[in-house]
Amino acid sequence: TPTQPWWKHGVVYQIYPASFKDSNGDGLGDIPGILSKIDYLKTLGVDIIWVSPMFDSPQIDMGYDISDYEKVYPPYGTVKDMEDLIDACHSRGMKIILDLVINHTSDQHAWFQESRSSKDNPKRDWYIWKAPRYAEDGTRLPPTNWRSYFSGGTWEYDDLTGEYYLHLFAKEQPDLNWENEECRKAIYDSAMRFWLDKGVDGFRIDCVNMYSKGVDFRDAPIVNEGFYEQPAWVYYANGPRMHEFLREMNEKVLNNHDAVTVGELPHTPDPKKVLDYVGLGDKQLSMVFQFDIVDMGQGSSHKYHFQPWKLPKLKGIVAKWQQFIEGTDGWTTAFCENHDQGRSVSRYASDAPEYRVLSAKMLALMMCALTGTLFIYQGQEIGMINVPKDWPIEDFQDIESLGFYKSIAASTGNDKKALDYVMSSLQILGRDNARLPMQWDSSDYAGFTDCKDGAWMRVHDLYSEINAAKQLHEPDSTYSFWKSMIQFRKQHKDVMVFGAFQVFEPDNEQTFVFAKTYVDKRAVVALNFTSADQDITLPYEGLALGVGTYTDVAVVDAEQARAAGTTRKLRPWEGRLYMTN
Ligand code: TEU
Repeated sequence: TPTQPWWKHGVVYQIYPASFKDSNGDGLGDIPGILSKIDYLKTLGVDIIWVSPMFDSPQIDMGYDISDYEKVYPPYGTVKDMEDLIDACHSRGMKIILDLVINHTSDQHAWFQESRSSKDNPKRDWYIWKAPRYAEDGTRLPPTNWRSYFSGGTWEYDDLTGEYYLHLFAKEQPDLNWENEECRKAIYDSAMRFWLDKGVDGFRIDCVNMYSKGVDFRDAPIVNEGFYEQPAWVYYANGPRMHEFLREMNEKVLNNHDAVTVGELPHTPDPKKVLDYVGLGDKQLSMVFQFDIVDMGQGSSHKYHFQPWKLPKLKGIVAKWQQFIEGTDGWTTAFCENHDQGRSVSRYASDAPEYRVLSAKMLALMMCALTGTLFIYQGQEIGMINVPKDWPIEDFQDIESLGFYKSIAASTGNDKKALDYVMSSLQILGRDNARLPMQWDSSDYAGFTDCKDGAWMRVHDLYSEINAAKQLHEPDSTYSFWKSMIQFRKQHKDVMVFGAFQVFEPDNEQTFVFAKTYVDKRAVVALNFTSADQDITLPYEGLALGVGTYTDVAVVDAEQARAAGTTRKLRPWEGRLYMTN
């Protein structure tokens, strides 16, 4: 392959600081904890780490509510700890990117404190303030009827000045006003230059398409009253000045550094619109997380309105986002987990005891064969699974999940059936599924912390079965499989990272067969998404087995090949990869 930038073939690993590793026994993960595991990541084959917010914050939304971009949340460590982490990455030939949360700040940020203090404060316009509306009977109403991500409205009334401010997320997360040039300049300086100057290699950009709100603030139609469904995002996502702002960010900040950007791009199903962000010609973002794959199973307007799905849907989504860059200079990402989503083994395959390791390996094979930059979320490499089904709501901590639970409890008068339904949705889709402490070993609290009171968040019941220590030196483990697949991906990066994607039998509900081609080199991946044996037909002759997720696969495949040419029988949740000789 022609020379390509480091961030295309580099493997990224997302770290959620609260839950990765506690070094000082307070029950909460921290930066020295991350530092102590850098070699674990290096050994796995990770090239780039992405650290979720570790900035100073009141932690209303796990650090996505930042009160000071230039400080570190004290329980996580100090700016010096971050400098050490940056050095530790660089000295190992690794890169590090940070989370850039600039759609909103915490309400405790000095900027907001000033902004709310009076209508004529110089920073008043740095946030989005609007006068109330009044109903005919004189009742005060917010400027629009929009509902926030975390339940309730998006407008908070401030007595002090008699106006509302906008918050798409929690009321403690006021939205910054990107229309204000001084505000943008402050963001570039404080949130970006400060850390770029310390050597960070780029950013994952939170809510990257929400900065430019539509200028006319209009009411949104209510789609489903019970579930608070409404497509209000139509009015605030991908707004009119979005691309202008990103161009400016590149000109003023990013172009002076060899920095990578990966933007979080919800509410954008149209490939043409996505290309506007990632086309190289009009440099805006290196790549984005398009949401189709993680939205699977979510309600059309409310995330936790769970909808069962069938395999052709997943295949269609993968194919769509593998192929949308073909013939363009754009770029894509391969990911299926992050801190906002259920675990992939539980969501896309089977976490039943007899199948969860097979499922984890099968998904690893799929992910490592996809074109784009590969992202792994902490714990995915050891096949961590969702919270056990019998955990009560009291064990959940996420503001979004709790907000949803409370709103349904209130609207149904604590109806048991409705609340059971909420719990079953949270067990599949809830953000807490991904936020359980990392399972390092089988000692107390999974080796995540030695705090006597345990970890900040309940540890998974199965930690003594699913943990890193157990898998590190076990050749058949999920960890070892990921490690060898990452090596394989790098060794064959032409087809794996850069190849053209083609799906076969898109309507088949049991198996997923796809090919990756680069010039005259070809790989075919065959995956069984069921707990039964399934026949597959290889789309080409002359393919040789490259990798399989079952240990005896070499023998079995050779036997099957002798018997039946291009037909193979895949066992439950089995994955195989074939290559042209
Ligand atoms: O998420 C923003 C986002 O677009 C939401 O769809 C997100 O998926 C959330 O889970 C609502 O369902 C980002 C962060 O990833 C998330 O952790 C933060 O809570 C959010 O921004 C606010 O900063």
